[in-house]
Formats: sequence, structure tokens, C-alpha cells
Amino acid sequence: MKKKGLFKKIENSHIAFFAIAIILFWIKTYIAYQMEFKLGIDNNLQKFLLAINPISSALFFMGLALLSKKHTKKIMIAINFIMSFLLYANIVYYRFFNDFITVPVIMQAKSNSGQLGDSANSLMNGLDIFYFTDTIVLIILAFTVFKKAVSKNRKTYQLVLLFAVTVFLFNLGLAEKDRPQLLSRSFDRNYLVKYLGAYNFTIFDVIQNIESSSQRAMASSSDVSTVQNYRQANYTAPNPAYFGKAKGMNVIYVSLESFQNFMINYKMPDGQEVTPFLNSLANDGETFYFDNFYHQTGQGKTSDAEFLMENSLYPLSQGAVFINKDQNTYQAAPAILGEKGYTSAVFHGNYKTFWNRNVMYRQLGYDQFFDAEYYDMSTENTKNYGMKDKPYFQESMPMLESLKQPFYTKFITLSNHFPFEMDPEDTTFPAGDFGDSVVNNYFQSAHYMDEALKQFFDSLKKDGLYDNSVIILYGDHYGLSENHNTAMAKVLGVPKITPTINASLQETPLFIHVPGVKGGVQHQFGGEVDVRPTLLHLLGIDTKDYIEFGSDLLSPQHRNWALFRNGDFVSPNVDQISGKYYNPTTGEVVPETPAYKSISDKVQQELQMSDDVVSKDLLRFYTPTGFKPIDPNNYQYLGPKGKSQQSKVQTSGE
Ligand code: GP9
Ligand code: MN
Repeated sequence: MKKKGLFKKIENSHIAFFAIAIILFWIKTYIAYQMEFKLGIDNNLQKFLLAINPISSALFFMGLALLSKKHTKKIMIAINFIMSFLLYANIVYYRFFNDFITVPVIMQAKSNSGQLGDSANSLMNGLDIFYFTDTIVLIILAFTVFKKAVSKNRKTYQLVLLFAVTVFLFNLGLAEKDRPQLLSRSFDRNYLVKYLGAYNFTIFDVIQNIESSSQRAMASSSDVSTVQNYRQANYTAPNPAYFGKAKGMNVIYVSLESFQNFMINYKMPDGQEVTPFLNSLANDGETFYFDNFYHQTGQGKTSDAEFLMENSLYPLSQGAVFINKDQNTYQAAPAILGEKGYTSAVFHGNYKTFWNRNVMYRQLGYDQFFDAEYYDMSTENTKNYGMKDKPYFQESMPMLESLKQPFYTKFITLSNHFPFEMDPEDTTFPAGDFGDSVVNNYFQSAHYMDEALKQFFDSLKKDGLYDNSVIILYGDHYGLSENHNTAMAKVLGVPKITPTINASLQETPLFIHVPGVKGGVQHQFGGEVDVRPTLLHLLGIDTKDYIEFGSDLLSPQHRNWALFRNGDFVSPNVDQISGKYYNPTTGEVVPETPAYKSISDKVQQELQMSDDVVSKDLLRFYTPTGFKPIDPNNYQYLGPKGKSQQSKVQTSGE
């Protein structure tokens, strides 16, 4: 009789149901943190925070169901499902990007839809159902044990809310103690998740995004003068030995997909070089090869690299500029050179909507965009996101040759993209043997890309374009994320990947070939932001009046460091990683010196300035001397079957 009474009590207790929901969800989230994310937990307080951080949001959101008297369990299960789905989406996203989903990423998902499918599938597996087990258990319990449980009065929610807020404030207080200014200096999403949890991070992100759209509205023309002053003070004057040495020449950029610098001169165990062609450029003494050059991209990956190279501004700390700031005013390289009589074009074997390129290129002033529609996208020719590099370069040649000279062009390769799998007929090169299929594949796809590049250079030599074109090749961003560090330690022959080795893995090679100019290996430190002033100075265009943050790599005044989008930096004598200084040679933590602090401050200041320019759309208030603002409406990309392929087509105002 007594037993029956207890059962009856439980059966009616919505609070017991709620408590089970919270506990299961909490445990699941904690397991996900441990299994899926590498959050760099390095003390007991952080361990504790990681354990408690899911509680406040679980209480707050699932508790909402207590407001409904009739549908308490249904609503609680629905909220549990939505939160589980958010967690799982973050897990899949993290497996690929080593990062968390943000509002702008969700916006991007819309424009990239259907094309991320391939990669997403390879990142999910059957066992992932685990991340929904609590939802399933709750459904079963709701129909059995808790059949009759309903919320009786709304007071319960007030108590739960009070509890949630208390837990959150306690959590935040401890987090701020360990990491001061956590919320105000949120360069790194990993930190926010580590301290506040994946769900609170999403709430923070939503608030931040609302804030960011209001930033543009609030900005005024006076905001640009602070940036102008900073820029004037940090301008790097050109080197007279190189200034104008490429005047009037064509420009050919090649974005080397996911290509990291450790591959240059790398030999397989049998002695074979992975990238013999690129190695020949690195060693020929004719091409400038920068071996301390770093990518500075954020979540916008390839598109962030493009943005850096053409605007000499930093990408955003979250989301892609190409997506989120596609209506801004820019003074990009194609527009600057357009004024000087250059024709500009992009060649890319993927569809024009990917990364919102068809919108953003108009803003940058690109005359033409040869996208997938111009290529034979047959099954043999394509893999993953689009054209394989060999047919891509081959089919691009007649289009390139048809351009009016001088031209400014960009080729975006694709074959060396995650998960780096090749069709068997495309390679005879041995895969690596490092116990990680992604890393192993990387050697084959990089080798294939290298062969494609040789083929491209041979074609350029054959048609004579090689002799009057500056050719710039750059790795756009890393290809092998920290998730592959165990195998990477084997690749590099080191016991483990330390923070400084990890920083050096962010090196991407940069090559600049200028006909008639002697090159050679260059050891100065720099990043993607530095390429535009370097190129414009070679072309004889002084960048003094432009608002940009790069520093000419060939100038004797070149500053010798490169920052990362997360606020870290690298330089010959010191690296700053997650707030600590390291000796890059020994990998040891070193104390702060005034010199280190001064670079660190500059890094923060520069990212802040660049973020102001981009988020507040400040270039709309400033026109450099001699620059004629472009009208994006004068550019459109109608495809080979489109009405017109002339550049600068008037849109007749529809
Ligand atoms: C897609 C290509 C690859 O068009 O640029 O993009 P990524 O995933 O490297 O940013
Ligand atoms: Mn890329």
C-alpha cells in the first residue's frame, strides 16, 4: 500500500520528471565536452566550471515548460530536443572546423546549402544517437512512469529561474576570476564554451550579433579619423629597390587550398618529395619564397583569405565577412587596379553562391567571375566541392587568354580540401602512414595539386603570359586541424605538438614571382594581410592613402610579426599563445617584457581598428586620394549563357 502511494506521488510529480531531464541532459553534455571538444582545460577550477556550466541554461530553458500547466512534459521534451540538436550540430561542426557554430555561420549555411553535405556526412556516425538518448528516455518516461505528471502552479518556475540565475552568476564569477574580461575580449569561442558552456555561448552569440548590426547604424564619419591616424603612424614605405618593378604587368593569384608550409621540401619515408614543383620555386632563387608566412583566417576559411589578400583588412572574429558584410563599401585591389586600366577576373570550379562570392565580388569590383557554370563539371572532373585542379587549370587557360591585358586574376584551387580523398585514377603517389586517414590522404592530394600547378605554369610559359605576369601563390589556411595532432607529431617527428609547434603549423607558404626580379628565400615574418601592400608597391602604386593594416613584406621597415585572428601572435623571438609568451625555439613559457607587451598591445589595437572598419562599414566615410569609388551595381555575373558577358554591365535599375 505504501509503495503504491510513493509510486503515485512520483507518477504525479512534474518536478521529478524535470529533475531527471536536467540530470540526464547535464551528464550528456558533460560527456560530449569530454569526447568531442578540445577545450584546453588546464586547472581544477576550469575542470569544475566545465562540469557545472550546462546547469544554468538547462534549468532556464527546460524550466520554461513548467509555465504550462497542460503540456509540461511535451514542452520540456521539445526544448530538450532543440537543445540536444544544438549540441549535436556543434559537435558535427566542431569535428570539421574545430570551432563552434555562431549566428553568422547559420546564415552562411543557407547560402552554402547542399554543398556542405558531403563533408557533413563523413563527420556523422551511428553512435551519435547517444546525443539524443536523454530525449528518448524522457519520451518513454512521459508515457509510462510520469503519465499523470502536470505542473500545478507557476511559482515553481520562479524558483527554478532564481536557481538558474544564481548558478549562472556563480559560474560567471568563477570564470571571470580565472579569465578576466572573458566576455569583453571574446576572441576565442573555445574560452567561452570552456567557461560558460555551449548553450550559454549561443545566447551570448545571439546578443553579440544583434549588437553588431546596430554598430553600423551607430557609426559616423568621425569614427574613421582614429583609424586613419593609426594607419598613418604604421604605414610601411616601399622599398625603392622593388617599387614599380612590376608596373603594368598582369597579376595572377593562386589560392592553394588548405596548403600548409610544412609540406615544402617534405620527403616521404622513401625519399620522394610531396610537392617537387613548389619546392623548385622555393629553391630556384628566382621566386620570393616566404617561409615565415602565416594565414590569418577565421571562420570564413578560403573567403577570409581572399578578403585579407585583397583588402589588407582582417576578417571577422566570427562568421565570414563575405557573408555578413557583403553590403559594405570596400576599396579592394580589383577596384584600385580597375582604375589603372586592369581587367579583373576570378576562376573557381565551384558554384558562384558558395561563400556568397557572387555578391561579395561585386563589392570588391571584380569584372568577371568564371564559376562552375564555365567548366565541364562532369563526374570525372569533379570531387568534393567542385573541379579537380588539373582539368580546372586546363579549362581555365582559354578563358584567361581571352582577357584584355593587363589583368588582375585569382585562381582558387579545390583538390587539396578536407577530407583530402582522391579518386584512385588521379594518383599513384603513396599515401602517408601515420595512423590517421585524413593526414595520410593529405600527402596524395597535395601532390596532385603540385602536379596541377606545374601544368598551369607550363601553359603560362607556352602562351607567353609567364613573362609579363606577377604570379602569387599562397596557402589559404591550415588543412589539418588540431584534431589530427597525434598523427602530425609523427609527421614532424616530434614527441608531441606543443603550443609553439601548433603556432608554426599555421604557416602557409607564400610565393611571389616577378619577371626580371631576383627572388630567393625570405625569412621575415608576415601574414596574409601584408600581401596587398607588397603587391601594390611592386606594381608602382603607393598605398599611403589606403586604409589597410598590412606592412610591405619587401620593405626594410617591414614589422616582423604576424597576428592570428584569435589575438595570438608569432615573431622571431616570441610567440603569444592564449595569453602566455613562449620562446618559439625551445617552446618554453617566458616572462613578459616591455617589448613583448608592446607587440601584444599593438595586436589588440590593430584587430580592434580593423573590426571597427569592417563592422561599422567605415570605408563608406572615406575615399583615398585618386580612388574612384565603384558602384557594385555596375558588376554582375550572368554566366556563359547570360545576356551579356561584358564587364561593368549596367543593370537598367530593375
Ligand atoms: C569552396 C572552397 C573551399 O568554394 O573555397 O572552401 P573552404 O572550405 O576551404 O573555405
Ligand atoms: Mn580553403
